[in-house]
Amino acid sequence: KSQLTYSARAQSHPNPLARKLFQVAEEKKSNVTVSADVTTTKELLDLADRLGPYIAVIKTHIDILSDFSQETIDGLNALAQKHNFLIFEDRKFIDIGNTVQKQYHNGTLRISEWAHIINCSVLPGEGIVEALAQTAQATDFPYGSERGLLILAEMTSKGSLATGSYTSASVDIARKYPSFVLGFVSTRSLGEVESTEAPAQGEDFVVFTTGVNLSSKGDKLGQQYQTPQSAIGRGADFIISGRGIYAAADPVEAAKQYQQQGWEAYLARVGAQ
Ligand code: UP6
Repeated sequence: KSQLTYSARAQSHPNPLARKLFQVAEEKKSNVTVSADVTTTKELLDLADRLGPYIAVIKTHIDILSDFSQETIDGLNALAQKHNFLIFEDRKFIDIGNTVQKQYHNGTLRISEWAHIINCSVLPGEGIVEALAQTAQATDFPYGSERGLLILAEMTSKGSLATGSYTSASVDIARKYPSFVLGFVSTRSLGEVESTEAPAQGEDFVVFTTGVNLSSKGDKLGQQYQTPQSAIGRGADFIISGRGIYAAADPVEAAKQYQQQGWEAYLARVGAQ
């Protein structure tokens, strides 16, 4: 896990979107990603506006909205500008290259136009990463420097099969696509995992950890939670919380609480406290 500060990482990271992520975290003193798993545009934009000041990233499942339209995207983009947060569409692409290119770039959702960060599973093999990178880095695609991929290297659900050789293959593949892969969605830092690919000098994977909740250990469908302190201690750079924040009695107060705890745990890890 990284002992460097976000500002140090913002200066030295080779990937422009990773630099931006670390800058936002430093400026806002927040490593919180809210998982805004609500089902209408109004709820999504309302949450984004109210929580915007306290978060670094908003994570969407845009396909759970019952009323998705261009207004959803225009609203989200405007709030991302207003509050200086990045947008992560948690689409978890998992298919052959030809299909994921269409799912990413075309269709109703046109994810490539508005999501800074996307994620995928490497179950299909490294071609999925190659395909998504091709789309994001095409010469006629205007947002290339603001697009990046997280590899879903582990999952927080009970009995997850994203372990062992699947996780180490995630690291191998991340190492092959450094200009597009920012890092991982995982429960811990993975730079130390056994890999067939040698780490590049100064390698600096960004770790997003889901399943963060201060008041619950899990849900009835197999979700398993840890606290911000535990996640960050294991190497999370950004903590992702959904129901812990949006389903709290006061989501704004909850966001502030996760922000404060996440930031303190980060300071402790980098030895600034
Ligand atoms: N998510 C997980 N675990 C994973 C990967 N992704 O929970 O391994 C996503 C879920 C949800 C969010 O799809 O959007 O993170 C967690 O929400 P919660 O905090 O309300 O449990």
